[in-house]
Amino acid sequence: MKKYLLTLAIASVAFLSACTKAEKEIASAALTETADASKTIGTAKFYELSDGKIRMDLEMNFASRADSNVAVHFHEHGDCGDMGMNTHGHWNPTKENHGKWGSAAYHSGDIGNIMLDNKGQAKISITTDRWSVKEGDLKNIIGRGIIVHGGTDDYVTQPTGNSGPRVGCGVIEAVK
Ligand SMILES: [Cu+2]
Ligand SMILES: [Zn+2]
Repeated sequence: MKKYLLTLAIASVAFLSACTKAEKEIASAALTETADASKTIGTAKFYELSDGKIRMDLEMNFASRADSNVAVHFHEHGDCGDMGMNTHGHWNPTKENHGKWGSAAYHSGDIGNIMLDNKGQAKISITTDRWSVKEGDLKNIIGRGIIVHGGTDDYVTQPTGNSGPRVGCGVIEAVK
């Protein structure tokens, strides 16, 4: 009996440490069409990595936009009303110019253009230290809107990239 309990104890410790090592999902956003919020077009999931950075896995499934290059940005507000206009402008906590992700200057949610295949599907991952989920942190992404545009970001026009209409929208929510 004692030996059995010891084995059980070792097994639970191994299980617990495996859990703490795994990436933790900390936030997510369900993207829907702005014209019809019952139509899901994608999902963004956010994971906290062991080095403190955050990774977003974005999966698009937007059949009506198949074979097109669509711009994706984080916008200021988590309100998809009025065809996405209620999200207001690009979230810009660092007061930089709009630009291409990874270039000299860009907004912290300038995800950029995503090429959808002939089914309207795409998958991208981005890892960054520009985001956090801490309350009161300038970098906090919780409650921000994610907008999918009907056009392509030129990465130059200020402050929007001239990306066209807002065809998809979601709100980044904490996963507890
Ligand atoms: Cu935008
Ligand atoms: Zn921008």
